[in-house]
Amino acid sequence: MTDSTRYELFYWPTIQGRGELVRLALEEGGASYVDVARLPEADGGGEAALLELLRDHGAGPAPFAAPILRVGSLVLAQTAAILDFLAPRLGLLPADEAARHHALQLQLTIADALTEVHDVHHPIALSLYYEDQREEARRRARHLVAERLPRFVGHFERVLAGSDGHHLLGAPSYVDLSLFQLIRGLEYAFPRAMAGLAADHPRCLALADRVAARPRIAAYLASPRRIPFNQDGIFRHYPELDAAP
Ligand SMILES: N[C@@H](CCC(=O)N[C@@H](CS)C(=O)NCC(=O)O)C(=O)O
Repeated sequence: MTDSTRYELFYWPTIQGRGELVRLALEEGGASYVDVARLPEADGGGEAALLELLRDHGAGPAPFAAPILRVGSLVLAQTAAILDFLAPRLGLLPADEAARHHALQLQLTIADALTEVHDVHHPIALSLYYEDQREEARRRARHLVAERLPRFVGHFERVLAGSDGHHLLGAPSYVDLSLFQLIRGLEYAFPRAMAGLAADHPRCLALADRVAARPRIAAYLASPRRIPFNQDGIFRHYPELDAAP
């Protein structure tokens, strides 16, 4: 299912970050969208476009942070809310109401995981450089790797085992796309820890491979629209923070 709506995504132009969860949904849904801040500033893009929308969003409650989706006069922030909005329009959900609520439940758990993963390299303050909170980061990373990664990945493994084994909701949904991104991000940031988790979490890893092979996602991943993982995003590879659990 596709629609002819023009979607505008506003997100930081050089990182995957949380915006990537929205990009994946728009790509899989075959949406017509513009990644506004990645356009040249001369064409109304750049970070300036995002900052301008944060300053002046029009009607409705002000967005706190990116990603932000604009569709006509609707301006919507919070990744999970954006995905909940997009999913029925782009055919990224089973049709029943319970599935929509369960998708949101799972998506918010992915949001929790992203926040914890981000906070590992910024445990004290977002406004400080990693280098200024390195000791605290090491201490926090030990707990993330030993306790939280197994808990989060184990949770999704159990959800998959309790559904059809292939999709979190027993049929394709946007949450599968987000779990793909979480798994790939963790593999980039914590390769040793994730290698240690692989044997006990085959369903999560297989889901990530299946999502990567979906035709629209495979085309997206091979395109310049996919920003590579880098050391400015949520998932950063600092070897000193990675360890076998
Ligand atoms: N809960 C929000 C978090 C949004 C968020 O933290 N966005 C980051 C980029 S990924 C940001 O721009 N933060 C600026 C800030 O928190 O002041 C979501 O899931 O969308």
